[in-house]
Amino acid sequence: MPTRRILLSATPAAALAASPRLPDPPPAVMVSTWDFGRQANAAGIERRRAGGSALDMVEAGGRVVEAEGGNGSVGLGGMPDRDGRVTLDSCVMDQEGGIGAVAALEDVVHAVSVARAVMEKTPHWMLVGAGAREFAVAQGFPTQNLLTPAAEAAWREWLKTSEYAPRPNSENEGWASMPGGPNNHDTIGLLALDGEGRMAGACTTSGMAFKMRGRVGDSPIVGAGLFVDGEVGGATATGVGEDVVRVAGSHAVVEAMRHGMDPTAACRSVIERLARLRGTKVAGHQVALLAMDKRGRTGGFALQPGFTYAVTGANGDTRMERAGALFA
Ligand code: SD4
Repeated sequence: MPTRRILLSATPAAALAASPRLPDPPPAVMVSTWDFGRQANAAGIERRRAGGSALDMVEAGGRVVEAEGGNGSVGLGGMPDRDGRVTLDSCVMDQEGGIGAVAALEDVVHAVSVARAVMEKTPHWMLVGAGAREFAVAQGFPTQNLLTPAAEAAWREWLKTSEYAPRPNSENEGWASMPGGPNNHDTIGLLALDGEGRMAGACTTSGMAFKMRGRVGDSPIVGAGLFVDGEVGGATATGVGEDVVRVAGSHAVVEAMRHGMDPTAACRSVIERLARLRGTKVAGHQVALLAMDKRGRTGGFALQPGFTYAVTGANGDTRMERAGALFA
């Protein structure tokens, strides 16, 4: 069913001016990308009720999806790189400019928690590859094989052609035909507000399926896959990381909100900017942006239809929204 947001994004400005103003939805306290955002938000709300901070909320949400094992795009069971290795990218950010990240992390399922540990326990913001793994092990994170039989089978199938052309949402075949359907999932980006006015965000992913070994996407890059500003709000991204980085996607959304745009308009402005910049080069790509401002207003916008996100209020009620899209 179309949501108010879709109607707004699809309605010409002149018609909008004439239409009656709808009441604002209740403010959100947590918002997360794709259908699995629902379970992530449930975990985040549970942490909030137990007195957890916004950072605890997004970490808890990310961990649920990382451990779930069947989604093909986050944590355990994520699609491997083209050499058959599952490598995870993640970052966290809080309202005070606290940042932590890991990239190309292997064998440790909770990349989001390792990213948080980088923020809280090191003088640095990002660790990569073998160094990230060593740090995680030293911090007591258990190691395990993250390549599930299903992901391995998909990789072996891919090896038959080895066509290196990462497709948007390749983790999510069928997304165009069943937007909002049970298989509609990808990188998870999360934004949360706690009861004390703190805001935090997290982003965690196994990245583009069958990527080149060593490839890092936007998800662990503060400003691209995630950005949080305590004065304004936060944003997160999913889709082709190379395109998100080109426009510093999440940072650009937050700056648009700083200059007065609501979350949906801010996301839309950055998607439009990417399309202007890249023209036909992004015609077949998916990039989706999601934002929440300090007041708990939320919104998203994407290049392609099919991007869903979960919005949860302080009472724990969650609604799924489907973002408007440029190429709708
Ligand atoms: C990446 N943005 O690694 C991630 C993956 C993703 O749709 O979201 N794919 O580029």
